[in-house]
Amino acid sequence: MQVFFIVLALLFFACKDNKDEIENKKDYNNKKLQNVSSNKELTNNVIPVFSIKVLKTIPHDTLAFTQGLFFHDGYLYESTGQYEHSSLRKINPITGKIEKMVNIGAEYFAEGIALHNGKIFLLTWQNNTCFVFDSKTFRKEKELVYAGEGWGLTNYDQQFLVQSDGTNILKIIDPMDFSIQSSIAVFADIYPVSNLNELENIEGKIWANIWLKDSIAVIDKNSGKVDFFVDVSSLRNYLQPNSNVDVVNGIAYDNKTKKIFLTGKLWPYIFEIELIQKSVYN
Ligand SMILES: [Ca+2]
Repeated sequence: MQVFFIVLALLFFACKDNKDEIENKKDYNNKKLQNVSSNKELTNNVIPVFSIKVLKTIPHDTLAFTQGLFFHDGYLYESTGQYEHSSLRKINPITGKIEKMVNIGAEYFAEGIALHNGKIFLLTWQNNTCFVFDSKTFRKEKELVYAGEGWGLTNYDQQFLVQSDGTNILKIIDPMDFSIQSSIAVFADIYPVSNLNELENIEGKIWANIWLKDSIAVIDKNSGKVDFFVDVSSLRNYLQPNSNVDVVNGIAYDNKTKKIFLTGKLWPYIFEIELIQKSVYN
């Protein structure tokens, strides 16, 4: 009889441990989903989430408050923000060395950058001004005026650019005069995804950092629907927890080698990454 009670007790605790384990996993998944989605309501919906694997780390200036990043012809180009610290840089993607740099006026807060027809278009946050630089010399050629805030910028297609302004609306812009051609409302299922920040066109999909989240939304540029999220929280493992690092921000793509680069504001590294798995949460 005593043996029977011992067996019963062991079974009870075994089941409890298993239940605790399931609860822990559920809790982990919920936390993970909250981390990658911009809206709490998304926990009730099915949106695929990819994780990433770091392939390389490249040194990055820890004073660079990254606002824009793209890759062209063997080099990374970066814009940095904050008043009195805004700049445009050309960076060696192997050593991280800054090969060329121009400071933006102290009264400007630089934001996203994109390349179009040999010119670099650089947004400003609240200055309503887009600077146009020659991509080789970094000589400023002109200034364009636009309404509203400037956040991220990338190529929409061969002709137009696409701009974020912190909402869930992406504006399609004519780089000739910065006029708005049309706009895309970004949704994950039925929920708007706001705080869209730094952008990159990767094989026709618009990748967007979501401000204050370790998450990237990958957006169908025609429908505005989020195809999937990329959970980039694992990059935090490379950062000192007590350092001054700010949010993840900065996506670049080398369309020749298909390499994807990510970084963050004041981060010590630019990461070359690849997507490694696909999960569906519901
Ligand atoms: Ca970019």
